[in-house]
Amino acid sequence: MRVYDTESIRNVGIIGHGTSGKTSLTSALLFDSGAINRLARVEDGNTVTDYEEEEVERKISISSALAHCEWDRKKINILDTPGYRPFLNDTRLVLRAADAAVVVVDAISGVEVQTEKVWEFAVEFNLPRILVVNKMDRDNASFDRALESVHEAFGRSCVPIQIPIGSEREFTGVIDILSGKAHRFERDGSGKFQTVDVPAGYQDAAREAREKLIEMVAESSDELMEKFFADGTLSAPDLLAGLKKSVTARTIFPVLCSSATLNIGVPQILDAFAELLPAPGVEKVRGTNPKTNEPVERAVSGSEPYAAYVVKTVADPFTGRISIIRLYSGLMRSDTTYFNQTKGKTEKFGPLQVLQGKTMTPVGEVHAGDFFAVTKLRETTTGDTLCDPSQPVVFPAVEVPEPSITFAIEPKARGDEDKISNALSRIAEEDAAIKYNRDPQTKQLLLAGSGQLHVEVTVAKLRKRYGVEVILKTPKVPYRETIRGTSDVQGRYKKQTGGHGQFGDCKIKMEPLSRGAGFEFADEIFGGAIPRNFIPAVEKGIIDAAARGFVAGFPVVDFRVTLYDGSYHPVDSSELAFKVAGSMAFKKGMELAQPVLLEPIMNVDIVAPQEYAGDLMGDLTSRRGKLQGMDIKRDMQVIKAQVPMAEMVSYAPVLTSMTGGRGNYHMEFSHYDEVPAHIAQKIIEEANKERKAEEE
Ligand SMILES: Nc1nc2c(ncn2[C@@H]2O[C@H](COP(=O)(O)OP(=O)(O)O)[C@@H](O)[C@H]2O)c(=O)[nH]1
Ligand SMILES: [Mg+2]
Repeated sequence: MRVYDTESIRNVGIIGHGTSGKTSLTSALLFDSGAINRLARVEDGNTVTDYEEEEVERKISISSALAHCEWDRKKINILDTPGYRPFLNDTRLVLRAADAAVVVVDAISGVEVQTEKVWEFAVEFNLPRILVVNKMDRDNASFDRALESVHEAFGRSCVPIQIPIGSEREFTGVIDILSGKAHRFERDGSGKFQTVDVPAGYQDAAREAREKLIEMVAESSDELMEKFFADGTLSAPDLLAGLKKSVTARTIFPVLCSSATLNIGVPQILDAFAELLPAPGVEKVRGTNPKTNEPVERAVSGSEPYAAYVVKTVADPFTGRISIIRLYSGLMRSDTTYFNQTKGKTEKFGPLQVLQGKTMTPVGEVHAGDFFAVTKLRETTTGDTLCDPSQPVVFPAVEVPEPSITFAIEPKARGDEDKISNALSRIAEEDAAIKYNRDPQTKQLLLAGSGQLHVEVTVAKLRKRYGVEVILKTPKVPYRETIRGTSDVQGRYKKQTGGHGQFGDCKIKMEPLSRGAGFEFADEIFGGAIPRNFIPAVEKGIIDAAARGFVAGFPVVDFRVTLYDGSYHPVDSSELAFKVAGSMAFKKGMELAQPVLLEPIMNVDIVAPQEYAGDLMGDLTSRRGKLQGMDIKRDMQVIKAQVPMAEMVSYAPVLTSMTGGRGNYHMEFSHYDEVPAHIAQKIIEEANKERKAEEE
C-alpha cells in the first residue's frame, strides 16, 4: 500500500438526493482509475460502497462508506453517502470530515428535497463543491433544465465547465469548456474516450460558456480582472489557476455532467478532483483546547503533533468495532499507543488499515490529511479526538438529532430480551441516531430513529447480524391517574384465622396536588392511635396501591394523603395488616375523590415550507393540538404547538405525505394534562380489556 503525503490527498464526499447515482458514480470513479477491475453496479449488489447486507438487498445506501483511488498521482478518498432522509444523519457525520463535496443532481428531476438538505450540510461545513448532473443518458434527461433548477436553488455561482454532447439515448460525451476539446465516449461502460474538436453545432454554445466562465473567474481577483480588461480574455493557465482559487474560496461551484452507469464523463470528473479541489493543508482546522477552552487552530501538516478525529464507527459482527479516522495533523503508525483526548484514556492501535468499502489493507503509517481505519479500539467512539496530550486539541463532534419516530419492540421468542439490549447497544455504536430505552411505566422496550425506514433497517440488522427477531408495535402511551376532589375515608382490615389474627385500621384524607408534584404523605397521628412502627406500613400500602392504579391500572400521581387517625390491636396488628389497611383506604379514597386520567402532552416543533402551514395547522387541531406560536425561519414556516402524545404516535408518515417529504418535526415531553372525559372512557375500556387479557 502506498503512503501519500498531505499535498497529494483529496477528500471528497459524494452527496445528493437518493437514487441520483452517487454509488454508481463512485463505482465508475473507482473503475476508471483502476482501483477496481470491473464496473460494479447497484443492481448487481456488488458495488464497493453499498456492501452491507441491507444495502445490497434494498439497493440503497444506508450508511456512508469510504473508498479510494489514485488519479494523477493523487490519492482521492471518496466518501459515498446516503441520500434518503432517514439516513442523512450519517451523511452529515462524514461530510464534516471531507474537504470538498460532489453534489450529484439527477438530470431528469433536477434539484430535489434532499439535494437541498445535503447542500445545507456542505454550507454548514463550508466545503468547496462540484456539481455533477448525472443520468444524462436517461429518457427525459435535460442538462439545461437541471442547471436551471440548480441556479434557482443554489444561485448563479454554479457554473458549467462542461457541455453535454447529446442527451438521453444520444448522450455520447462532454465538451470541456476549459480546454475547448470534446471527449467522445464508447457507450459500452468501458470509459474509453477520444478527444476531438468541438463538434459542429456545439461551437457557439462552447464559446458562450467559456466567455461566461472567464468573466466569472476574472471577477474573483483584481489581478485577473486587470488582465481580462487588458486582453479581453484570460489565458488558459490563468483561467485554470483562477478557477481553482475560486473553487477553494467557494465563490464558484463548477457544474459537470455524466452517465455513471454508461461510464461517460467520469474520467473528467476525476480530472476535476485532481485539478480543482484543494489539498487538505490549504486551510487550518479549528478545535478547542480542552484545558483552557480556548479555540485552537491546527495546520493540516506532518510537522504538527498528531491530532485525529473519529469520523464514524462500524459495528462489524465478525471484525468487531471498526473506527474510521481522519488524521488532521502529524503522523500515525501501526501498532502504537495513542491518546484519546475526549475520553482521557490511552488506546493501543493495531495495524492501520486503508479502506476500500469493506476491504481493509494494512498500511504502516498515515500522513496528515488522510483517512484510515483501525479495529478493536476499546474506549474510542464516533466524534472523539485523539491527540498528543502535550498539545491538546478537541475537534467539535457532530451532534446527533433527536429521533423523530418511536416504536415499541417485542421479541418474537420469549427470553430474547437480553440479546436485544446487547445487540442494540452494538448497533448504537455505529448509528448514534438510534435510541433505545425501557419505559419505566409501560415496561416496553422503545426503539426510536429518524424515520420508519431507519427503524425497519435496524430491526433487519437485529435479525441478520444478531439472530433476534422482534415485532414492531405502536408504543403504549404512559397515561397516569390523579384525583380532582378530596375524600376522607377509613381502611380497616380485620381477619380472624384460628390462632392469632390480623388487624389494621387507618383514617386518611386525600387531596389533589399540583401537576408534577408527585405523592406526599403527611403523618398526623398523635397520642399513639397507630403505633409509630406501623405508620410506614400504611404509607407503603398506599404507594403500592397507587402504582397499580385505580381507574385503568395507570400509576396515580399528584396527590397528598394525610394519615390522621386509626386503631390497633396489641396482638393481631402487624406491618402486613397496616399495609393492607392503607391500600383499602386508598381505594375507597380514590373512588370518592373524582379520579381522572392524565396524558403526556408534547411540545411539537414543525418546520415546513410556508405553503403547507394551513393544512398542517388544520391537522394539528384535529389532533387536539394547541398552537403556541408561528415563526418564519429562512423561508420556512415554524409551527410550535402542544399536542397529546397519543395523537402523535404515527405522525411522521403523515407529515411526510402532507409536505411531500419537505417537512420536519421534533417533539419532546412537556407536561401531563387531564384527558377529556369522552376520550378517557375509551382509554379506560381498552386498558381494562388489556389487563384482563394479561391476567388470563
Ligand atoms: N441510466 C442511468 N441510470 C443510473 C445512472 N446512475 C445511476 N443510475 C441508476 O439509478 C439507480 C440509483 O443509483 P445509485 O447509484 O444507487 O444512486 P444513489 O442513491 O445516489 O447512490 C440505480 O438503479 C442505478 O443503476 C446513470 O447515469 N444512468
Ligand atoms: Mg448510494
